[in-house]
Amino acid sequence: MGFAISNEDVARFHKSGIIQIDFGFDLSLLDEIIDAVEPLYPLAVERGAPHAGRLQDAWCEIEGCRRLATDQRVLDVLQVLFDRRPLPYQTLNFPYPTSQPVNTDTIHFATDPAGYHAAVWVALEDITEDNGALVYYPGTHERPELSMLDLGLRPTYDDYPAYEAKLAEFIESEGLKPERCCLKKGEALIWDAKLFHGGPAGTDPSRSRHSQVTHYTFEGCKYYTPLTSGPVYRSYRFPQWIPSEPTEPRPFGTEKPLSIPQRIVRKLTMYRYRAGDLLRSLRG
Ligand SMILES: O=C(O)CCC(=O)C(=O)O
Repeated sequence: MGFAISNEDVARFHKSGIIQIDFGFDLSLLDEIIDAVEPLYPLAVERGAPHAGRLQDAWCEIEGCRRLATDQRVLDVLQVLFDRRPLPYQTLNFPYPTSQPVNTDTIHFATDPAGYHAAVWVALEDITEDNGALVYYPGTHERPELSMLDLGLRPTYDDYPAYEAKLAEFIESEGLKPERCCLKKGEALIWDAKLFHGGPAGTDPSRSRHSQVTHYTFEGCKYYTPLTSGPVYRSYRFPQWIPSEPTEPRPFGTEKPLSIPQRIVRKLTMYRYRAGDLLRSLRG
């Protein structure tokens, strides 16, 4: 029998869209991760990141990041919460608060059938409001999804700052109340992709806020990016699953290119979706 959570925790997750769990991670693994990722942050920008405070897919290079992302206890809990086999596909490491405005993960990654995406965010050190405890809006995962088009925006990254601003206006107009998550080193948060959440700055700018978040989707879905999908096409994705066994390290940020069959499928499914949408609109 795997790592178990109580029925109350499962109910709490489904009600609020987030839960805090202590999986009992080995704290020395977390220290190892901090030591291993720290020298990589200066390379992040060189390898395409918008700034040096975010390392995408360090698991490719750092075995500890891969081990944390594929920890069996986490997979057991995700399996129970979503009733499907979880598939980790992306890690992000942060050395300090992200100052990330409130957003949802579903604008970046969605599934068909809908609803199969989760984030698991692990505190690699104690996290309080001083060093940027995450903010979230309980229950927002149950609201109807807000696409770029619903918000009057174009489905392109150019409109992403406007998406964040619209979400902030929406929160204000609905009078939604935020909560903060202070965590002990080693504790984790699991949230549903539709949950409104953000990473505010800390009150003490001298403090670090080391964390690793892993994004998981689930088996048996089609995967796409709503942010760049329009009314008549979808931007399909072919995520690369993080392997459950150690692999040959490769530099983070160097995605394996899509295979030729994947490229063909991507084109065909995009056209099939476009054609289906066109037919539906002609039928009225
Ligand atoms: O760590 C943070 O401040 C935000 C991370 C986050 O929102 C995410 O990875 O989805």
